[in-house]
Amino acid sequence: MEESGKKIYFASDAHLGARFHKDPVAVEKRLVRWLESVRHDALAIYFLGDMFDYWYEYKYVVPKGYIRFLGKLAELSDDGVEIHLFTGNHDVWLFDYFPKEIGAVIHRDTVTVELLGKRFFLGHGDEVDFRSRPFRFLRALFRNKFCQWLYAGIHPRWTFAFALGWSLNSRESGLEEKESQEYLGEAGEYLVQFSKEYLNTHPDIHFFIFGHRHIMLDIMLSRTSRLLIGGDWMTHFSYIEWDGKKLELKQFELEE
Ligand SMILES: [Mn+2]
Repeated sequence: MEESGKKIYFASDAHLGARFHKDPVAVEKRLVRWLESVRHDALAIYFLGDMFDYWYEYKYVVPKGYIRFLGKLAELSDDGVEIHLFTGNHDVWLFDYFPKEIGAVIHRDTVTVELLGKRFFLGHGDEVDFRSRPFRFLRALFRNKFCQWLYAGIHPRWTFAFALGWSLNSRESGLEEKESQEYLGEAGEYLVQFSKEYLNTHPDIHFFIFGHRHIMLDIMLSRTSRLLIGGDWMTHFSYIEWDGKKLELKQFELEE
């Protein structure tokens, strides 16, 4: 019955495996230290997408790497911590591996959920970006079951090299402007615009939480509603903590 002291955590955008991490193992170890630090008061952890820079699981095969992170997730899950994984725009292809291995819940779209007495609207952030047609098209293609089946038939030697190269390339060439780290102001941030509009028809949402933009943002949308964008695990090492009373955006090992 008594659930005081139990908290909900949110984190996103570690892009594990990305070639642009200077020290990938250090990032993974830091993430694991964070998980270790919250495991005893965590009721649930919501990973809001792009924890992996690229993930494609096959019927019998999963990608190499991430072993510390995966091990820690399994440990926490075995301890009774709920693990939720949102697919981002980089790790669209999470299928039944995490649900089967550790009982994680996969979310492929935004969800509205009641957590410790308040209503949360959660998503990676790219789902509600309706601006770019090519982007919408790619998203639909990536999520198409038949295309996924075709893609799974290509030898991973080609697909992994292509995907990781593409990710590095789009970052270096600045093509990923939607995930650039500069705050564009309320009028310029589509997640702010989306949330404000959504609030008109769903005034009962207390908190909107997203990843994807790699910025740390915490603003009031109305007297009763707040929007938070949770930074990332590349430069901010940030997370959001909800204890049922206070919702805080924090940085791990960067602030007291
Ligand atoms: Mn993203």
